[in-house]
Amino acid sequence: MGLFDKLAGWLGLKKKEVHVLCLGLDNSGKTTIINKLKPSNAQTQDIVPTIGFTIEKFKTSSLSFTVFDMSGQGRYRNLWEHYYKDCQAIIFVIDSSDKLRMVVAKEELDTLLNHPDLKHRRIPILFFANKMDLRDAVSSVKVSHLLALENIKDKPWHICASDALKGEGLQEGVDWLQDQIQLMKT
Ligand code: G3D
Repeated sequence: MGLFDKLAGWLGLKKKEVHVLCLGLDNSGKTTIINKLKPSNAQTQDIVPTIGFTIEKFKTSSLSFTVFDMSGQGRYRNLWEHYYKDCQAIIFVIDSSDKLRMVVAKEELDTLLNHPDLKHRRIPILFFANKMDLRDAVSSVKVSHLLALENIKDKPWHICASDALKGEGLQEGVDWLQDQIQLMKT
């Protein structure tokens, strides 16, 4: 059983599906994280790796995930933005060791936060400051400053340091998301 299947069970969401978007730059660790979280029997719906970025969709009994790279070229943007409208939670993954592209991650995050389909919605955003095991990794506090997360006032957010290879930090993030989704439902 994956972490998210437990989450769904605890929340009693078996009848209602929650859509989670997992995004971030390519190579940040999204696939590794999601593979750790999803149950082995999750149904994969689409993998579309050929058009400049990858979209993967899969479903557990009550959670559906869409995973994509935000570093595709601008002309593909409208394809992934199409998923914003229906999502109820976002997981944003950052490679904490990639200082050079942290600025690109920030630009993508800012664009995301200002998108009309997300801007005025109080959806929770879970940040994974991933690859903490690498020597060059900056702390989650530093990642938080570099992305100016303190400026996000209208959405609940949380940042977790993670090492997706070992699975460290993932449970803390899932626990937080569980609380947030629970709050949304009450
Ligand atoms: P993406 O889906 O965001 O593009 P992936 O990223 O999950 O494919 O991960 C990109 C590479 O980073 C992979 O290495 C993966 O094993 C590695 N990676 C993911 N998370 C971590 C982490 O926490 N620590 C370290 N050290 N590496 C991580 P490869 O070599 O397969 O390209």
